[in-house]
Amino acid sequence: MAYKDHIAGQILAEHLTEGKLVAGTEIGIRIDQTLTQDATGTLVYLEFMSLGTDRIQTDLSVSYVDHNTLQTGFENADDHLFLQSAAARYGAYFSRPGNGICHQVHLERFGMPGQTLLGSDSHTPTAGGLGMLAMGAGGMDVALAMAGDSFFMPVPRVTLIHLTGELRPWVGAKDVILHLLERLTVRGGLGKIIEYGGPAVKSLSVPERATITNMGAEIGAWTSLFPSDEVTKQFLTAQKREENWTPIHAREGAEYDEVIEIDLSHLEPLVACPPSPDAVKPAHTLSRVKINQVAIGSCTNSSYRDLKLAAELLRGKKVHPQVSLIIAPGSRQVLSMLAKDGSLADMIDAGARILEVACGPCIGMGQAPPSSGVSVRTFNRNFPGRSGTPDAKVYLAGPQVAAAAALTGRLVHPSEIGTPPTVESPENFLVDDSMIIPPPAHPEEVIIRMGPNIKPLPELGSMPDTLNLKVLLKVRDNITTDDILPGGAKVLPLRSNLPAVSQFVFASISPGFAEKAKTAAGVAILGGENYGQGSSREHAALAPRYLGVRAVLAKSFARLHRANLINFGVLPLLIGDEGCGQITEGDDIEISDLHAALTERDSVVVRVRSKALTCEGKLDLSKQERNILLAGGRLNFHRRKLAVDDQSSRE
Ligand code: MIC
Ligand code: SF4
Repeated sequence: MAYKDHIAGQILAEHLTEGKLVAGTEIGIRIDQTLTQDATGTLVYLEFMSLGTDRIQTDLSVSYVDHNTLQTGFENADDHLFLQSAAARYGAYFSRPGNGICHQVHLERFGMPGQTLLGSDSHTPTAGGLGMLAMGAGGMDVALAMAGDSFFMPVPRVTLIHLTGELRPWVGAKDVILHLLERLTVRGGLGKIIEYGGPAVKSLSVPERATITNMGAEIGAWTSLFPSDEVTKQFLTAQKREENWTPIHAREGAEYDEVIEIDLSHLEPLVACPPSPDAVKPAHTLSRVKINQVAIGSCTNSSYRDLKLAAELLRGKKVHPQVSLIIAPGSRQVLSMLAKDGSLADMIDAGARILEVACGPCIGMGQAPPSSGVSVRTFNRNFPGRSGTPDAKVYLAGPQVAAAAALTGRLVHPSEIGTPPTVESPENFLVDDSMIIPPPAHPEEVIIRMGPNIKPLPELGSMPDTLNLKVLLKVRDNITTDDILPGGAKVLPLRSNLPAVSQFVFASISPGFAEKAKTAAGVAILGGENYGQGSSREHAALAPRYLGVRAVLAKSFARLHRANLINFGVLPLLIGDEGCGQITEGDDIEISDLHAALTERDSVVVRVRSKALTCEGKLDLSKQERNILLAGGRLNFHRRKLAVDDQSSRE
């Protein structure tokens, strides 16, 4: 199969630095652009600083502030100053708080067809809407890419989603991706790149494409991407950056590992029910659900188009008395355009509560629903507790269903509220980059500002030959990084302070975990399928490691979290039902002869000392991953490599 004929293959081939494009093997690729956001970015910059490189090596790196914008204490404000000074010192653009959500702003101002983007956020594939190969990664991988290193990944399988037909009125891009989530589930994209093609692609605008690629993260895909065509050109021209456009299409006869057909004309308005983005049902079948809150925004649905659609539906009407309507536009560009064309006034008049342009309620930064309340959100994740209210129920929908829910207090087919609005793609977006600070002319003069909440990275020891561990926790399938380390207004400000943030590891599902882990000599976690789905937050690997977690035994791992575990020297061990299926919480396990196993074997023996049984754990790891684990993490591995290179250059 000619891997290079589809769009993903063409971009990978152009960026290949190591290996060959053979499915399943490992390759290294050059990264053109990186993005970081504040909640992961402080760690990325601390990591970058410890790599010893003086200047960012990518074509473009942008540091965004969009998550931790609720300043209830000095912590977040201090982080902003640290990020601003580090960006200036090392050569990144800095998108100031108030400028917008990283993915929305990157789509508007920086994304480029045919290029590679690595971001320390799982929704980085949003830029795939522009025909960019945009991937989420752990912060350490992003720091290394900023230092000029290749990004290593297995060659993914490529799925074509062949789009035909046309969306009917009231049906939007969110319904396309919810439909796909229903078909593929939250595990369906594991190990795959999802590529879109077919005659219906041209009917979707770039922001609609970006909604679809954004939520490819929820399918577990490496990334998702669209062709770059005349629609892409029109979008970039309207953003005054026509020069950034290049066409990119799959070549005639490109072969895919799998082809999935979607006839857009068969879709209807859909909703993902709690507790998972793949629990999808038609909106009209849920009309008995009574709603307390509607939130419109997030990197999935906060473009000008989405908010204008909502505003058109709200115009001249009033929000239902039982519903609190919250609107957080995706960027300053979007908010300003809504203000200038009167849409903002329509929303305010209808009774909407307008928030600043940021992630906000999507990551539990305020606007938690009432106890056992129901919230309808245009976001991408409805994991339990993520909203900030443990027993709230979150339904995910597009802006039209959300606006209808705000007006009626129920989940309904939006046709119940009138005639369908149409929103044309603007010929000119309002371009004002004054909230994006470019790197200064004299970076050496910049002093990096580190507030008292910013703590240094810990030194991690190398992998011992024998691990004696207590199984402190057994968790269900599809456990999320929100379960491992929650977001929210209380925990997020501690992201730069590892000792403090680690107190919250597994706090919502196993209160007291941190204390117990600290007193155990070494800890293992027992997981199910798709362990660690969701965000890219490397704190969900580093903080458990800091508490003494040395291995996770699971049936399968979500790719971002798996990479983060390896980056911090935590062994991801694959186990099956036989034998290891009998391990329970409280068991003591021993994994011995690890050095030899990590050097040359594909499995280890897990001895369950408390039950006098043994079982097999699989090591499905590349050579580089094995070496990283042996070194005790990516930073140690990098330092050793530098020392070896240095030694050989002196010889
Ligand atoms: C999320 O949506 O969960 C986040 C917050 O954007 C995370 C990143 C983080 O935890 O900081 C993500 O998706 O990667
Ligand atoms: Fe921000 Fe939510 Fe998007 Fe994460 S999913 S980047 S928290 S808007």
